[in-house]
Amino acid sequence: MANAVGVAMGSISDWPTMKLACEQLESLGIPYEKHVISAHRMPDELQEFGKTARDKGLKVIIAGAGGAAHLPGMIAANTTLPVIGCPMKTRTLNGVDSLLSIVQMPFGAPVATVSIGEAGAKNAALLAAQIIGVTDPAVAKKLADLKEKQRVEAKNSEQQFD
Ligand code: RP5
Repeated sequence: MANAVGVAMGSISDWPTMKLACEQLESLGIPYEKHVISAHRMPDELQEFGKTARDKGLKVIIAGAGGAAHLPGMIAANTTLPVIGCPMKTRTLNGVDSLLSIVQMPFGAPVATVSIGEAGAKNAALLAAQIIGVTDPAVAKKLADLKEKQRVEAKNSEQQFD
């Protein structure tokens, strides 16, 4: 089965966060590929990745970046696939810089932006799975199972009242 999701990150320093997205994809059985593609240091590779993504068989792209985070938007400029942007938590501005850089796309190149940091990265994988699940019943079933597991865990957490 061809890789369904392309996971891109602006730096290997983003990997500890983006690894969580990859692990979530693995838990849902979704094949993916991952790459370091720096918007500012690897502009040619970025363009190549965006322009070839659909023909490679990818269905969704998850892109994580921090600071002046141009990677998700520039990938979106180079593909018609849905792009999910993950703002990395930064030391200087706690990721608000990443969030604003990713979320404020002008008309014509949308990036579906998730929250800053680890929860956002995991949600990016779920959102990618939900997009794939529109036409893939097996993935949709795994997502439904996950929701049911979460419901049961939340309900059972009442036992922790003291
Ligand atoms: C961004 O700059 C990357 O996505 C990373 O979050 C940030 C810092 O990169 P490094 O200087 O750690 O390589 O492009």
